[in-house]
Amino acid sequence: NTNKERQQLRAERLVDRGANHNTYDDDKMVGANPMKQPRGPPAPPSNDYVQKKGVTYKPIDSKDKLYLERLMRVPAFDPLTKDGSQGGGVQVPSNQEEEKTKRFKENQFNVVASEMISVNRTLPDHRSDKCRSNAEEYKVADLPTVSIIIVFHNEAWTTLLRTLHSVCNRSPLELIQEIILVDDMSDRDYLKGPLDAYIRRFNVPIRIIHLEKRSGLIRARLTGSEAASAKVLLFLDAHVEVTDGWLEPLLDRVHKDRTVVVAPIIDVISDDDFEYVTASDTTWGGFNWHLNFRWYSVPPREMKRRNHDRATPIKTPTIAGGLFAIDRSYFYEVGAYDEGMEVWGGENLEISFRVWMCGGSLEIHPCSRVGHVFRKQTPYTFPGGTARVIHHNAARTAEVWMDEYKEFFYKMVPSARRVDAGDMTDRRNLRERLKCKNFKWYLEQVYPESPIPSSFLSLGQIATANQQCMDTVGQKAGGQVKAGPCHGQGGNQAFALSTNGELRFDDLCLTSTGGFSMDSGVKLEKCSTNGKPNTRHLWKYNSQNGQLINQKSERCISIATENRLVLATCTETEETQRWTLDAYKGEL
Ligand code: LR7
Ligand code: MN
Repeated sequence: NTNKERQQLRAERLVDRGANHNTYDDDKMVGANPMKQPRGPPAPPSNDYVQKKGVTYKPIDSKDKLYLERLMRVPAFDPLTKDGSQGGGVQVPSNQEEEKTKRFKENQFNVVASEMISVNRTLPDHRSDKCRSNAEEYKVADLPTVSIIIVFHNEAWTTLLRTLHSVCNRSPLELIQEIILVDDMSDRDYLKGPLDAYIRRFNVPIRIIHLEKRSGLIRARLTGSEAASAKVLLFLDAHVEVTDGWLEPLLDRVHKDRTVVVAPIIDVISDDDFEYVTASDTTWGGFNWHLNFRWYSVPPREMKRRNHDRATPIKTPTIAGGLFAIDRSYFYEVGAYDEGMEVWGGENLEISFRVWMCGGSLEIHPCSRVGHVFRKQTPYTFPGGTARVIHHNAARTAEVWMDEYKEFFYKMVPSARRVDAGDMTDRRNLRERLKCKNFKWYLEQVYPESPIPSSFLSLGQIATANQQCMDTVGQKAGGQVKAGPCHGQGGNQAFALSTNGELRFDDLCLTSTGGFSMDSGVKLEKCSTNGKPNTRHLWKYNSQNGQLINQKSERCISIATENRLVLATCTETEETQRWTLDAYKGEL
């Protein structure tokens, strides 16, 4: 059945969208020398800018005017350009291959392809029939107005303008009070005078704030929201394209309940050919032990709660972070953002945990679709060092919100323990003041399918008497688990035995392959995400004799040749079957 196959392929592709997106390899980061990181660009001379009604901008001079005229001659500005229309991908001509490769680095996407496509390109309407018929019931006059906040650092010209044009082309303009652009100290000329001039051409008020110091996206968004005046704030990345009817469902949810924070479905704009590819409408947001945001399938219980209705918002444990609407007064009430976070990362889980734990909720509205250019690498500098900054932000999230469960993060990312997370007094006071619920409540009530089990019997290394530890040796799903000398660092030797009997390494589970092939190796497999453990993944621990027993086969984890872990017949005398679990508490 090719249709079914196609659906399956698509589903896999979409759960994977951005899976490795902007992740970084912790092993490579350990010991990264912050002094060797490239510095940010020099500050622009501040007397070039004028201050008007709280907005700083650079007046356009004759040199900029020429520059702007040159930019405008790019075919991309012709609204009738056929390339990429209806969300199609484009092929860069072979004589431009070299330029394409060279310029890919500018933004870590194919800028040449983007420049072939009109900034006003058309996109298909990918909403379900139910969504489209529901849309007829929104009364624009009843919906609240919105301030759209877009922060950027060295964004490409065409992707930024396509973001603005798509918003202005596909939203009821009376709902948009303003668009606020925050230029996080870009060092590209076209983002100064020429952009200031270009945005005056739009039929909605667009203001631009040029920051004089690199603030990072979190503090840049705080500057943007301070300047905003509408009832609702809506954050967008600077390389998105909104589709028909995207705005109304988001505003409607916030309007009906001011404590609902709502995100659209985030479709994929290819970083290679700029094709608009739809994402699954049965994917929600989670996170892993590294505290990276991750997409996972919506579990059956949430499908059931929604009566399997494809137009009902999905209650999601986390949001990706870049695209969401929130009531402006609620945004401040619930603690806005953590000003102590730098450059990029961490704020998405922080706001997710905070909103749920402090009385609000998060949703993904399946009737609102926005495309986003997913990148495989980050294009810009991380002043202070990539690993240090990312660990600093994640550690703040863990320290303030995760209680004892922060150990999952530190066990997986040991180097984060040595990073200075800074002063967190204000954030802890906020949690106190709002009388927020604890992280255990969040895991039990909001995210029972989480890779972090709400209840667990052990966390840390699993060792034999002569200090041989279970080790993933950096393998992913399908990999064979081995034993190696215990190093006491966690990382690849960090496992948890959950109370429900899974032996977990992040979102991977130890599994027996015995029943399915001749191989008796203990392997890694993706854990179930539907709230019911896979029976192949169930183990029990006998703390008397140290045996780790596969519940299905009644066989024991044992060390075999080449240090492979295998399932063998249980024998009490066998040293290689006698395991000690770190911080073991209680019987199964
Ligand atoms: O120092 C900086 N200053 C900035 O203004 C660094 C970045 N930025 C801007 C940047 O130009 C962009 O417009 O901030 C915006 C987001 O940065 P991206 O596009 O590099 O982030 P991302 O898309 O890789 O990552 C996701 O996670 C981030 C964590 O900090 C933010 O929350 C992003 O907004 C978020 N993007 C999305 O949620 C879109 C879907 C991606 C996924 C999953
Ligand atoms: Mn982005």
